[in-house]
Amino acid sequence: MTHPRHTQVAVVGAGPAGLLLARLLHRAGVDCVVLESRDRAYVEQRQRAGILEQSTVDTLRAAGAAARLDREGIPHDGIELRFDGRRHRVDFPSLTGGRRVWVYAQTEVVKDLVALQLAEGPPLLFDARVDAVEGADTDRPVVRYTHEGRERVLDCDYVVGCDGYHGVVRRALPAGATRVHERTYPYAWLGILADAPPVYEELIYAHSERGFALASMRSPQVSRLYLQVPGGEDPAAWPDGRIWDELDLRLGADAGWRLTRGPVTAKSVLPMRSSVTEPMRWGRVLLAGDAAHIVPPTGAKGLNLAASDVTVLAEALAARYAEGDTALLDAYSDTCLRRVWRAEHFSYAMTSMLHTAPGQSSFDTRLQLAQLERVARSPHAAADLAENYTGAALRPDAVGG
Ligand code: FAS
Ligand code: PHB
Repeated sequence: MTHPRHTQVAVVGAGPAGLLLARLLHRAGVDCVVLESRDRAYVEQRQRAGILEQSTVDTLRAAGAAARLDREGIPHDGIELRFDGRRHRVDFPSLTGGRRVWVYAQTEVVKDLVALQLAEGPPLLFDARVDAVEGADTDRPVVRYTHEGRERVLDCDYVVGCDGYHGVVRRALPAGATRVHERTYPYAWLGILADAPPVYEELIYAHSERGFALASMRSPQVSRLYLQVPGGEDPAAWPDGRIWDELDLRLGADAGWRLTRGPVTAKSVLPMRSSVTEPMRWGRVLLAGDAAHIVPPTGAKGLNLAASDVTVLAEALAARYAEGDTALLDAYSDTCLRRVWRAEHFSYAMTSMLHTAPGQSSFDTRLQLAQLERVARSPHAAADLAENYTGAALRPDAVGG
């Protein structure tokens, strides 16, 4: 295994942000190296997002990384909201001028990008944990990492932190270099993967006094289902039977409605947080994806925000290396933050409208139902949800980019 010592762009993290950035830079002729602390098997099986906006699909296609997505991805033209014994479908194309979303799991996006990168380059090192970033305020920063038990050094022009919320790059910045805006929620999501056919042809978002529930899918044979649970809940407190019973109660729009059950193959609890780090660039260090911002998954924005950050960044770095023009790079943080805050607001609004907080008053519940009723009755309110969900409301022209 060769250990490159010099490159133009050092990318820390091989999640969707780091891998897609490397793919776009590679196609633009910009040198980069990706350092990932975990092994390939771990990175490829980590269950996370499942919904791709059209713009993310367009970027993957443009990057020549959508062959399997085009074969196996499932286009969805709407979602169903369930509340107060009611069912209401939000039709995306009629409310957004033709936009839709795609069901294609993050695990599959990552597998496709890893396979392409190992076949065509640039260098991708697994089990390479970055320990420190130095010289962020110089024109030749240095990344120190450990690989195969040995300390290694990689120097570069730019370091991009695609290392997630718990990553090292953001923390390597000097105190005061950035400001973090954060909100936590008094509940979490219990997520399961089950070998059971999806209960419905589209996603179901359910509000109930027992708490939120979401019925999603991975394929015609595999369901992905979520339940609102107390923050910090131990998954062991939820044997499979209890999960299915609770899903029936929360998703059941009418009596006697039952999900088709099957073996649960994965179970985890996901904390709910909103977080934004500003600015997303300091000196020669740039942040992208979860390293810069976290959204609660209720709006299905996490992966799509990561993809749009690196789409902007790749274009900016390509202009810097091709023409020596740093205008896009200098505007990177402001450009992304306009879209990030739009997504933060939408994800917060969906989360607040659909979850029942511990000790929530009946007044608060009535307010939620009034908002859901508004979405069900007003094409304008429904269009607002559809534009945000499909990503139309996050386009540069929509956020003033
Ligand atoms: P990622 O966290 O995916 O990738 C960061 C990478 O950096 C990881 O591979 C990590 O191993 C690596 N890394 C970290 N520290 C390092 C170091 N020191 N050196 C080298 N490498 C390092 N979104 C949805 O829309 N729907 C969901 O259901 C959903 N579920 C989620 C569940 C969980 C548990 C989490 C955390 C997020 C979930 N999200 C979901 C949001 C998710 O999709 C993220 O937005 C997406 O993974 C962000 O991608 P990246 O920014 O690439 O970060
Ligand atoms: C998922 O399929 O994992 C998923 C879908 C929609 C969400 C969150 C998660 O809002």
